[in-house]
Amino acid sequence: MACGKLPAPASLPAPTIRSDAGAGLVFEEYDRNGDRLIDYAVVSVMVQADGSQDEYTIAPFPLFYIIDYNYDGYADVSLIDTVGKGRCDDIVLYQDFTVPHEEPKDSRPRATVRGEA
Ligand SMILES: [Ca+2]
Repeated sequence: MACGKLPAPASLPAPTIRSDAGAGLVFEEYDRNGDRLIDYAVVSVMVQADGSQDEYTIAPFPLFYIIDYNYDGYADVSLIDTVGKGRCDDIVLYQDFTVPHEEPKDSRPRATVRGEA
């Protein structure tokens, strides 16, 4: 379903690769319109090589796709591959950042007042 929402791989410039060892994720970040803002990122799970902190491979197919459709520098949607085999049918909407959502008030962290215990 969702492959139509993804940029065509052939249209992509060379990515900037960034890894977050703590999260175990590797980000391939793309600036598709040359304005120096990241507007597309492909996020893959890092597979650590045995006994090495520095060497890793990435899972065969990405876990997340993050897309800034209108090139304003803010992600608009993220998609997740629910199975991990790179099949279009398994890639579904994960978060739509353009829909305003308000956290219920009791789930927000409370501001603490100085002097209060
Ligand atoms: Ca955007």
